[in-house]
Amino acid sequence: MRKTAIILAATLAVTACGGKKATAESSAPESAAPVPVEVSFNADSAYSYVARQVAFGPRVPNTEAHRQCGAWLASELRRHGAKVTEQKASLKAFDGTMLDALNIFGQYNPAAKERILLLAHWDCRPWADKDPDPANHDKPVDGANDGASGTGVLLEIARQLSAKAPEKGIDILFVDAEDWGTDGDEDSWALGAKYFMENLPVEGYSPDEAILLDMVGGKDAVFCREYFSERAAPGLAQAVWGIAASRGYDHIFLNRMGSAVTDDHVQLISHGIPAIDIIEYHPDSDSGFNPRWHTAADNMEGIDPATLRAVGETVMQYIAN
Ligand code: AHN
Ligand code: ZN
Repeated sequence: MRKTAIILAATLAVTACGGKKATAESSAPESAAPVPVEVSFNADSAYSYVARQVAFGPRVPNTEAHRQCGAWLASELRRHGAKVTEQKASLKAFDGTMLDALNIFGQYNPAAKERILLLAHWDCRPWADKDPDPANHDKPVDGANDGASGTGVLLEIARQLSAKAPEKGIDILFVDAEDWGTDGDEDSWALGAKYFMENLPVEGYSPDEAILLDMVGGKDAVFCREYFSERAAPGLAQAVWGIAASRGYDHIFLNRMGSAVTDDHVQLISHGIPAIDIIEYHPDSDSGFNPRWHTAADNMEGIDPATLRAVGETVMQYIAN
């Protein structure tokens, strides 16, 4: 990955989160800690959504596991009450392979003008090329963290929205063909997100903002503020990190700069949508990502429901506000 050490310390003051105060507390002094809106997010349910995807096998484009999981994701979103569009595309990868790709787009309250888009990639990398054992380099990854975690958190959010959706519009997008990329070629990644933005399935679709979840289930994960997000949507990043802190997750959502990550959100930003990437990033490690990243060890053993909970609760609280 490209590592760009850019420090924007001056912009990183996180304001105390403006959680809605309960009426009974409305006379509390201004200095009182914000009372978080009750949001329900079931981390065990999110975990089982991650496991369910992994059980299909590696969801690498052009495989049976990929086709089956794609159909299941769409049916799950429908079951949870979203208005679902399946967008099929034939996409050319950097190595010339034609990928049978599927973006899955679910809308809650499709008539609402004010909209927030939540997205994650659901495909798996075909090669565990960061594995310490070269024999694994041409094997696909399980993608428990890299793929299934963000998708699993969003499926659980969809399940919660089916019970109680906010007045504003919420869209959930599972993008395909993010991970068939190669180092040093920034355009080789995020092919599904690029296709979505260039072929919007809903005419004039233009969410007010977007939140990408990528690698949000790792044990001991931390999330730093990402460079492209910070440049495109500083207010959104500040609000999300502020909510995380107010819920006691400031040891996971670190209020410091990470690096610049070429990811699906960049495709949205280049079409004018303020978007942020919540992505595991360790400022003092080698790749910055989880040590299991793009290795044969990106399996369920690396997933911690506590990380899924921190991310899921934070995002749900943000969309509820
Ligand atoms: C690069 O490695 C250039 N971007 C990381 C995007 C990614 C890959 N997210 C998950 N897998
Ligand atoms: Zn990846």
